[in-house]
Amino acid sequence: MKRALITGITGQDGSYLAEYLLGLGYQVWGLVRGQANPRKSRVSRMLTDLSFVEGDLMDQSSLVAAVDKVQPDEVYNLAAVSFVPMSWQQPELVTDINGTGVLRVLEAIRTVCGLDKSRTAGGGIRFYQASSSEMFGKVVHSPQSEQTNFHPRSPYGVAKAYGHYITRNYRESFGMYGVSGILFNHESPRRGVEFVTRKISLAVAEIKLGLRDKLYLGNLNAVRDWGFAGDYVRAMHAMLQRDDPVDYVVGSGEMHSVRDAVCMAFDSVDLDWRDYVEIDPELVRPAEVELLCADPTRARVELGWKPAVTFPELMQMMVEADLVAVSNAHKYDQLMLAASW
Ligand code: NDP
Ligand code: GDR
Repeated sequence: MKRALITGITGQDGSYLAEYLLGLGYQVWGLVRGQANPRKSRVSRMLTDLSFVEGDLMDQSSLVAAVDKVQPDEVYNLAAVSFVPMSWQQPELVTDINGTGVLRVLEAIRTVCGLDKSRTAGGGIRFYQASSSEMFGKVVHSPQSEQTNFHPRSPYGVAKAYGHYITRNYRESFGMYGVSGILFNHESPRRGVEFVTRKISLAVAEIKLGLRDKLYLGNLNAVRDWGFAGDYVRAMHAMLQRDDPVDYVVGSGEMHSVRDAVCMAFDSVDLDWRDYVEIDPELVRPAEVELLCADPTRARVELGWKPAVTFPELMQMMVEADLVAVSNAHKYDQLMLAASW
């Protein structure tokens, strides 16, 4: 039975990846940080076969202890501060976790494997780094492939570029089996509510159920290549099954604007978005990534990967899930209110 260690287990991708690997018969361990992390109980209720180990990307010794305890065949480093705007508010913290944190995980693997090169190369511990299309940033060539230059536009993107290059460097310096998946935006009903697709689907559900009447957004013209997280974790796993370590771009190859996403979500509940959406200039970023679109040819040809869910299907899935979630939460609130009288 193969063993996988996933950092970022309490996040969107961690939960989908764990679900996928458990389905393939893996023993899956998730790295969790903090005391009584409330997101740990959420993921452990959902995936009862998961095991947990404590650790933090800012604490080298905890990572060494975690890798030593789990003795994984595969390590997926998904942990990060993933909300781009936070990287202008706390740039040093984001650099430490998203950049130096990658180095710490690589060092933990090297420390545990010691001088035994066979344990860091192909036959030993394999390492996946969650790189991001944000590294492309200000694009001059579209679509973006594995050959496209980086020009990150946020401290988040800069830190991710460091994580990307240090993974490549450990591969070249020490022969480690380390790869980066350059993933474009992927979403789901488990997406954090601060990201634009989930912010929209949640607002649409609340507006439809009469619980609010406005949705404030920033730049409606921004264009992204969005897919379903459940599809993208299959690519992460496929990358680590190759004999030789290679980096891949993973995306749908289709572009949609934030305005398109808004329009699809409101249309799906027969409402006109123009009646509800307002622009809040505070939500416009200091340096915007205007347009991203993947060229996923290499992943399609070499990994046989392609997404199953289209963007309109994804938006509909998210709105439907939020309609159920909001309506249940509202019923629960009403019940509590009634019980308190
Ligand atoms: P989430 O924000 O949903 O999850 C982030 C995870 O990182 C959480 O489990 C969080 O744990 C953990 N984490 C944060 N800081 C630390 C730390 N110091 N030590 C240990 N764990 C920590 O992100 P996603 O699941 O969406 O993304 C997964 C990865 O993929 C991230 O690295 C992201 O940057 C990258 N990525 C995501 C894309 C997307 O569209 N979703 C696209 C490209 C890249 P806690 O519960 O403790 O907060
Ligand atoms: P992004 O995702 O920054 O691409 O990073 P996000 O959903 O936050 O923004 C996408 C685009 O929408 C525009 N936008 C808004 N965004 C948010 N969050 N809230 C708003 O109100 C709003 N209005 C307009 C943004 O300006 C932006 O252009 C995600 C994260 O998952 C990263 O971790 C990952 O690396 C990249 O995707 C690929």
